[in-house]
Amino acid sequence: MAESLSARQASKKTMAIILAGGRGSRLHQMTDTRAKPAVYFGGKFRIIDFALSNCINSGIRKIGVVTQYKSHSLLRHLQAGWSFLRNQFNEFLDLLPAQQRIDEVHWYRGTADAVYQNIDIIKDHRPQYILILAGDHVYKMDYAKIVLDHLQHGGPLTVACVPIPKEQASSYGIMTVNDDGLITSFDEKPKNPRTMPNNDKMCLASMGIYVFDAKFLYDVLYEDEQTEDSSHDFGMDIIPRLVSQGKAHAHDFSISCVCNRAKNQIYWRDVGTVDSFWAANMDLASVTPDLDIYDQDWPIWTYQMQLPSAKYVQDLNGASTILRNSVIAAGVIISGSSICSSVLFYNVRVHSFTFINEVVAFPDCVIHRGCRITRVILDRGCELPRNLVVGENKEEDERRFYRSEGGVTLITRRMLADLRKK
Ligand code: ADQ
Ligand code: ADP
Repeated sequence: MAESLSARQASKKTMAIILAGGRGSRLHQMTDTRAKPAVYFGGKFRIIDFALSNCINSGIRKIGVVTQYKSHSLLRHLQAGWSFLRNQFNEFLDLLPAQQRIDEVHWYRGTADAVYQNIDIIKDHRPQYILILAGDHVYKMDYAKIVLDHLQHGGPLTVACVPIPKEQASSYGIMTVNDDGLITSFDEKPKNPRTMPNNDKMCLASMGIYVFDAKFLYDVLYEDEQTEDSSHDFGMDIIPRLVSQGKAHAHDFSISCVCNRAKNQIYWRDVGTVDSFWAANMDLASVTPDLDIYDQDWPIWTYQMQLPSAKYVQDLNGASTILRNSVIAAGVIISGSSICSSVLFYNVRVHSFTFINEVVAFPDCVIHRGCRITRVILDRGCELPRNLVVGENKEEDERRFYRSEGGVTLITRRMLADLRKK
């Protein structure tokens, strides 16, 4: 054992770097104007709030967020909601946009380069351990436990892992592990993934969560920058190289997952596609969700505006509001409509004689009278015209909007503007 520390001490010596600069194009028009970590989730959050809240709840108060593509909405959210980390008690949130600090030729190339280009800022904070996180996953995890695990095995690198179905393996880094927890092989996004021992339907995936000894990471990144054929990416270059040198240990997510107590099963979602994003929101609206966002021992923090409470009224003609299995944020007004299995973000307005089923409506959407919408995601600020029907005719939905493989229709302001022009 390298050092014997309590969880609190280990967290204090750790700096988290949240990678939040990727393109995330599989969410289609939802990420046309904002980075994936800034996409809305679960009625009041943005996806990055989960990684940030996990840091705070794990006692890690030194955080850097690396941003690049389409970062305006993300930066605005971080400044509005997370600026309470303001370096008064040695806690901080450093925003690290690509700014060509080290070489004046490249913006961030791969994820490793994104960290390397901020290395002088990171060194200044003198962390002993560096926790690399992705800003685009939904999960609750006690990072102190992976840092303690890292200290316990004494190696320079720990990679968090989780079992996933074999069909999804080509989107992840897939590893094999020996009885001592040493990672014995690592293939980034393999076509023919190695399955887990005793289960040929499951693979062990990297969660893109790494703990490094800080000095070791600096050396590795420096060396990688000098390597010509490297894409300077953790998943593509750094992790496979260190695995082949026998330097990487696996951390089993089931140890550090903060589970829904009623279910006691692990929860980690990439929400990388329109269908998986929609399904994860639907889970929250279900009677017994897999993800518990009401657990006061592991709160999910976010920016919130001062808003009045949600209100449900009957329409002046007497049509009443029926509400079933839904998440409704503050500032919402629903008048004389039927809402089922849906997630309505703040300030949404729903007018009379409307039927809403399995819908995720981002903030500030207005749904006018007589609409019937099923299995839809409405991007922020969409205003649906009277009597619009969506989700009942595949061809028509495909012609007007974006329709996913799983039959979820995504509607944005731009699509509605184009529709008005036709
Ligand atoms: P991916 O998620 O495909 O795989 P990547 O696209 O590099 O990897 O994204 C990782 C994180 O880095 C995301 O949060 C993204 O926003 C951010 N990011 C990407 N490019 C960036 C850049 N240039 N600058 C700053 N931030 C950037 C990775 C691993 C796999 C692992 C999965 C788990 O490579 O091995 O299985 O994560 O989801
Ligand atoms: P948020 O994600 O904060 O809700 P919006 O959905 O309004 O913000 O837009 C996301 C980002 O895209 C913001 O940075 C906004 O300034 C920018 N944006 C929105 N619409 C346009 C547009 N038509 N042209 C250029 N930028 C836009």
